[in-house]
Amino acid sequence: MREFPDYFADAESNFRNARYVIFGVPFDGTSTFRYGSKDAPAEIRKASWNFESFHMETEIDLSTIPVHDYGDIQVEDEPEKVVKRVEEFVCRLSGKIPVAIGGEHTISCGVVRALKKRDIAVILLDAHLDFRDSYEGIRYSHACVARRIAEEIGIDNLVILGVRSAGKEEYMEAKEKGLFFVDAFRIKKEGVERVIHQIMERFGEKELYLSLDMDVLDPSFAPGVSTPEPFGLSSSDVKKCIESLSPSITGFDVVEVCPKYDYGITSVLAAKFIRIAIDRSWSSIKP
Ligand SMILES: [Mn+2]
Repeated sequence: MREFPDYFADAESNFRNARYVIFGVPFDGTSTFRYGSKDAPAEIRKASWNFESFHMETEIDLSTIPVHDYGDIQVEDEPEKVVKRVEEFVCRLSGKIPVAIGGEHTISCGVVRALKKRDIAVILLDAHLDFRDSYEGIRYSHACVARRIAEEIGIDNLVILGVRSAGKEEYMEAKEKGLFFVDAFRIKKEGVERVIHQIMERFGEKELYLSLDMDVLDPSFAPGVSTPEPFGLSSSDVKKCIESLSPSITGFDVVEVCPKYDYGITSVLAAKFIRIAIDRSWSSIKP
């Protein structure tokens, strides 16, 4: 492959003028199946150079949007310290929109913590319920992300889309506590538009934090993830979610890409989703 700069394509604004700040969090310390998502920020940046800066669909040129790529933040091995580090970083962005590239899903907890002072709802796109209180003795495991986020913002401000895997106990507990989730089977049956409509009815007034675990996609669309789960959403389903929700986003992340098990396709898709989210968010706020 040709050599490209080590920043996300078209993210050429300086920090001060940026409206969006991309940053990588190369952490995969609690992964339970495949390790390697710590390599995803670099791979997704590489993949981003594949695209034209002009988006045909919206007629927006990404190079005209003030996006800064900060690079990766330095993280340690302890998941709680990583979460803290991410939180501190996002707090320093003072209102700029964070676009985090994982790393494993744990990193999302840090972004949400930093943003929760505002009235936000969190939309998780994930094959997994991730509602265990701890996993293998770790509370900040990637298998507990939904639980931790629910504690941060209140369970009523959280929804998970595309779920199709859970332990019996966590599943029963999630139902008992009234967690709002829409499984992948229902999305397939009813269509993603209908589900998006429900979310907008419920959270339409709030700012949204959108967290995209790439394993929400069917492995045929995104094979290079840490914990693949068959019968997932299509890339067009996820595109529709991002397009519809991005006008209200206050932050966005893409996590769980595992380049070692990829042949480029998952990183390319992740890079494209980041570009679509920024494009659609900017379209809604630009003068
Ligand atoms: Mn997952």
